[in-house]
Amino acid sequence: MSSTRQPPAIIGVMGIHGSGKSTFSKLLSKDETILIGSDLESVTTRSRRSQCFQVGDRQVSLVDTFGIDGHRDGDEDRAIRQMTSVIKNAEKDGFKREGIIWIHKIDGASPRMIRPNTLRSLANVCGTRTYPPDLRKVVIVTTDSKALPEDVVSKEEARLRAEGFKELLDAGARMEHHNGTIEDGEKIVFRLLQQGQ
Ligand SMILES: Nc1nc2c(ncn2[C@@H]2O[C@H](COP(=O)(O)OP(=O)(O)OP(=O)(O)O)[C@@H](O)[C@H]2O)c(=O)[nH]1
Ligand SMILES: [Mg+2]
Repeated sequence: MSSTRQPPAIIGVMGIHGSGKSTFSKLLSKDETILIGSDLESVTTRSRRSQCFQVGDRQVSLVDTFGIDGHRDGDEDRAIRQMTSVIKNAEKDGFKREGIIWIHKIDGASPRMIRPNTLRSLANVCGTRTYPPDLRKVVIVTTDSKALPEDVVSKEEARLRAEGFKELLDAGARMEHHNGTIEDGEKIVFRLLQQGQ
């Protein structure tokens, strides 16, 4: 099938508070209604989809979700549920679910509370096999707001691969670094769209 006939894509963007979900979503979609917070204040309180933007020959919308509070039990599951609801509504408008971008700011912290059923929920949001969970449509995007030296970033990514995100990566997720530019962000989305095609 020609990709020009493909339906618009809907992609969930998740991650802990202040990781840069809204920054990433706004950078790519240029949707002025997306509000960016500060290091001290959280501004995204509900999940919604961005205005569409073009990646290759595909229209794409991102679901900017509220941040996961790493200290509240079950928050990841709540964020996934809300994202799923937005994605289901988008599907009614002809969108196709194309995966999840999990934004992780490199600051020494690790994702918390990835529970056994989280992997299944993530696969479900991606529309991939849930038993065993196939997370090929999940990309963990590391960001670096402090412009850390390359070796520090690589070391931290290696730690995340071995610890915090191991279960996701073992289930097929990938990890990529975003250098903060639109072009690089579009490439990340483009590669995600190619997964599983
Ligand atoms: N320099 C730089 N700053 C960033 C980057 N990503 C996020 N920030 C900063 O981090 C803060 C939070 O960014 P948001 O995009 O609102 O984060 P969020 O994940 O949407 O936050 P919540 O919606 O509260 O969960 C803001 O001060 C941003 O300017 C980045 O890649 N580079
Ligand atoms: Mg936000």
